[in-house]
Amino acid sequence: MCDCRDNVQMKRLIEMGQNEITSRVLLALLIISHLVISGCDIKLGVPAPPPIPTPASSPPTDTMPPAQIMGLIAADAYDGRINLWWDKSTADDFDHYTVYASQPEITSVVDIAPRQQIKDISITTYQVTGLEAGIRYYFAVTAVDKTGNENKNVTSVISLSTPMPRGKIDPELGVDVYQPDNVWAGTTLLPDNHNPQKPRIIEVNMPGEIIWEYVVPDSLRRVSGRGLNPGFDAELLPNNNILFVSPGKGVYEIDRKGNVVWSYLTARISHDADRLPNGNTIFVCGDNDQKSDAQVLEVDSKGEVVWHWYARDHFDKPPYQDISKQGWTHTNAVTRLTNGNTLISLRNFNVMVEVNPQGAVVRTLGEGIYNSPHDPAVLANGNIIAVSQWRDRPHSAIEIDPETGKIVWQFGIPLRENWPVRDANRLPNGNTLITGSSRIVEVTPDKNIVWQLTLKSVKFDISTEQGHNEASGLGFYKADRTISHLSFK
Ligand SMILES: [Ca+2]
Ligand SMILES: [Ca+2]
Ligand SMILES: [Ca+2]
Repeated sequence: MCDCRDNVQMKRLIEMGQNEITSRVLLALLIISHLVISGCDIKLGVPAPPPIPTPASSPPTDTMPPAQIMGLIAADAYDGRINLWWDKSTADDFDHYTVYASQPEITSVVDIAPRQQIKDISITTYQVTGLEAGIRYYFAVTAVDKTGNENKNVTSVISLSTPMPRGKIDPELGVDVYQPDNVWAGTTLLPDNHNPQKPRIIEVNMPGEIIWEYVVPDSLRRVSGRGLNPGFDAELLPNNNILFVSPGKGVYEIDRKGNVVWSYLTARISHDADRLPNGNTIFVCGDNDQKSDAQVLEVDSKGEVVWHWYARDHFDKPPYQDISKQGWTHTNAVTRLTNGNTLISLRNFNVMVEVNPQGAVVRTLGEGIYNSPHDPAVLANGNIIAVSQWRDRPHSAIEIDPETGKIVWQFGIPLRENWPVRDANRLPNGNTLITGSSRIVEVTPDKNIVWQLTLKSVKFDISTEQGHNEASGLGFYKADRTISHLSFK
């Protein structure tokens, strides 16, 4: 195809009134130069450039949809909400998940309007809202690849959203911020120690009514001396029982009627215990710990110690060896990771460590970022979230990318009356539940507070040592947003 700009040039030459011969010569030269440059296939004695090889056939079009999404489960989140979870897509060319909901059973998603698209492959949960309570709905999730291929045939799951359980109002605490459209709805499980005569574990609904309460009997706690606080940790187990730490006394599993169904007693226990998928229980012994103590113990269901970790094997050297502040390490949290390693928060050393099953430190995390780290968790994207406490800056939830060591998100609690802040949990919709001594807040990724539970009866004045101790001992410590059999800690 010839370029029309050449034709214009030719016309202009002729119109300029030059003599006919000159015009013809110029015209011929222009045509030849143009044909050579454009590679037109005309034999003019000038060799044409070699032909550009054309592929035997056009590149194969991807028509293969990603594999069906497996492991989809649905659970009631009350008042027209259903939570969905599924297994992460394995597609190399993943583009997004699509979530579907419908009253008729879904066997194919053809002609069903998507509820939601989720672009992040690591986000494998979604809260469907706006459903009619009391009506059964079917749900399906697909993976769509970058070409738009989607396996339309699905296996759907059914669930029913029931009315939110109602509870009793406690005048000493209540919810004073609640934006239903912006929260990850569920219930909130927390130890509440503000009345030291009546330490209890409570579960509150979104409006802040207490729907379940367990007062820890004197027989299950240390009622005098050290070790009362901090570290009254409680969490929901998959069997709907509750596991809790009674500091200085033991770790207990109770059913919802308050019966103790399992326990392991040790005066060394503090801060944190987790039930592992294999039924073992891992916990820390960090309050007033000595070099001779194991900071982490793992026991099986029969109470046999099957694993332990001693900080002295790795940290009995400068600058750590002579530290003493409510113990040597004041280890305050432990988490078994999916790779089999264990994440341990060494509060007094201002770091968290990942140790392998042999106990060797394979990674030191948060150095220079966290001061007195609290309750670290590994997120689905591999980042770490934990709380950092300073004396002169807001206590903050901080998320870091452990590969770069950089902060990717943080939220500070500026009001001192809410210090100390000791727990930050990332919720499945990206919100974060942060627990300060007199306030628990749920904040969005763009840092709006969309839910807040406030302890009204106690105002801590942490400028005094007594006030600081009260805030530490009597204030909120940790809280998990829970739903059915799952908790987000
Ligand atoms: Ca725990
Ligand atoms: Ca833990
Ligand atoms: Ca936590």
